[in-house]
Amino acid sequence: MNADQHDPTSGIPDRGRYYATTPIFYVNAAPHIGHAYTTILVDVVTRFHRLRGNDTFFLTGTDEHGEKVAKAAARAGLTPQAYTDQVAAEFRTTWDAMGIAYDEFIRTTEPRHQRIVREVLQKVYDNGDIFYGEYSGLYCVGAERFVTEKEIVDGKCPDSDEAPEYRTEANYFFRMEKYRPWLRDHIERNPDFIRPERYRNEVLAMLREPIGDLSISRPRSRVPWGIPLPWDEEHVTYVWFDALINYWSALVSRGEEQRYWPVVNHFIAKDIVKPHGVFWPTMLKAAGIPVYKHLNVHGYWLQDERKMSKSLGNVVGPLELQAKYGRDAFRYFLLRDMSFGLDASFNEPAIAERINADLANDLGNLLNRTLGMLTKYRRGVVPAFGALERPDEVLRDAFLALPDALSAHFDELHFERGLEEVMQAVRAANKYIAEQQPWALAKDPAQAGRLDTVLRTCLEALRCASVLLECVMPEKCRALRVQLGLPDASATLSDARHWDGLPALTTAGAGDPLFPRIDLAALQDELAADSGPPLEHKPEVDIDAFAALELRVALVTHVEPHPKADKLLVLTVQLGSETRTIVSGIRAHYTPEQLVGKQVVIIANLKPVRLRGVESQGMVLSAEDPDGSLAVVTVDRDAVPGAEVR
Ligand code: ME8
Repeated sequence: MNADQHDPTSGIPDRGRYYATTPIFYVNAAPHIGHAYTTILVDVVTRFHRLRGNDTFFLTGTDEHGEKVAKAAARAGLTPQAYTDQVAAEFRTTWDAMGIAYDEFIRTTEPRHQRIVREVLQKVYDNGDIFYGEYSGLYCVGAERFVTEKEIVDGKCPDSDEAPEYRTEANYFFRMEKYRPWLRDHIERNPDFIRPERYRNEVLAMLREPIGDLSISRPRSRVPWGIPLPWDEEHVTYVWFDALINYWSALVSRGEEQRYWPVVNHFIAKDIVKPHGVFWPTMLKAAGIPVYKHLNVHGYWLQDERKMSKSLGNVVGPLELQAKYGRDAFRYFLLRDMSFGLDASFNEPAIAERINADLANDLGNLLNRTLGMLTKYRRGVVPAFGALERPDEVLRDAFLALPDALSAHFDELHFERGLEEVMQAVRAANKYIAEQQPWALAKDPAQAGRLDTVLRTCLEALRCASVLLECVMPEKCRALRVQLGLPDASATLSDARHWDGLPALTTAGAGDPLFPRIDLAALQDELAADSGPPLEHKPEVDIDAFAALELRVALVTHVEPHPKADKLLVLTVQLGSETRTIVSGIRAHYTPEQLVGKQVVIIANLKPVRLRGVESQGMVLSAEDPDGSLAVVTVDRDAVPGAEVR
């Protein structure tokens, strides 16, 4: 049976195959939490397939060619090779330190990859799908691709948040447009080819209009850091054409493409949907390679509502977080707190709250209470079941339904729902203890058999939970099984399909607490201390002092540099029927084009002043960061120019 088609009725784990990939990350900076998320996610998914008995392969690696990497090497004062060696090693050691169980780590500078890229290119060229031509357009180095006018938001590329530059170049082109009808049809016929659906729709929308042909080379004279084209060594391969092939070259170089290519699942974030949803399938089709099985697209982790990214500098180190919260608990948070496909907010109190609620309170509590009572009432010896009563059966049935439920949720990419279902069963087990009151049973010798059954039920619940959570928290679940006294701490999903997995008469007992609580108040204090010195406030004023100021929304209609002062801009603004001139010291922070059309907030009753010969009839409000950068204050939806700000 295919790995992706679980059969909930069979009760037998799949015997299929499964191949999953992360993007290969650019080596222009160290790994951050966004990279860690996709990599942990694929680690969880592939561990889960292994747990189900599937023949599984997990690929990750680094994307090392192109302008972006060459520029980063130059900034670091290293040759591209020395630089990529260093950063690729950093990615690898980070994943190793995080316990990521990848089967292969591919680097695009490896000869085995370069050879296969050249083979694929030659094949597409021989088929007549590559031609030589000239192209002009807006190129974004951050995203390493041409962007269309339509895609640009506020002058910036939506993927990288960087301003693209205009370029004209003679390049080789791949006849991508030729494959548009085929790709549309393929996506229409295979609803789960790209998932979740929002990204499928996004790609279908791209394919509704011509997609053009793809420039797949760069002149070697300008970009020497790349794989030379097999038929023209004066050009190197465009970095995306080179990078995407890693998913295929890693298998071919191991002779395993027959085994794993038919079940390939790519995992990416939404920033690289176009290269994976449009470039890659058309490239595969042109090269005569079957297209991938699924493209699985997740949202962004946001910090302060912005995507975490290297260029934005708001990056949190995954190793720091792992050290602070524990490897497994951090993995649990990432999987539990993001709904696949949607953005999620990242902050440390949220990690701590999730760990405290699910791991310390629910799972940790069940473990501590059960082992505590077992030690106290049965000297740690695992008892046999007596006759089962209704509540015992209800709890058992809830747990034994979970392997299939979890498989279904994970196959549908609803990781958070799968984990929540397991935690609901754990909470039900805690409730069961409260209702069965083993401490009361322990007082009555006539209830000894009943106490055995209740304790054993809790132990089996813990054992099953540890199997179900194994792929997310491999170390903790193994340690949990050791505490339960299981002689072999390894697991397969079928271990969670029965209710008598503990050998009777073995001894179980608590070791170190597995899921310690995090002191939230101490964490808040620590974070507050990290966020800089306290603000210096001005003396308090009463409301009249504020009411004396007239603040209004003004529409900026025209902006020009001040003729005599290089720090000043002269703004023409509209408020009601009035037009005013305002001189503002924001020239280092805004171009005139960025300001025209903005609705800014001004102090409208400030006495006019002459600034280097130009009269300023008011003041534009702006926020100043500690580093001195300014952001003008605007309103968050359109207001009538002249509206009063209260
Ligand atoms: O695009 N939230 O590499 P890259 C979630 N080399 N995931 C994030 C994220 C965030 N804030 N930021 C990054 C490239 N990611 C190319 C890929 S593949 C043939 C070539 C993750 O280093 C996410 O997986 O910019 C995203 O797609 C990827 O990092 C981009 O990594």
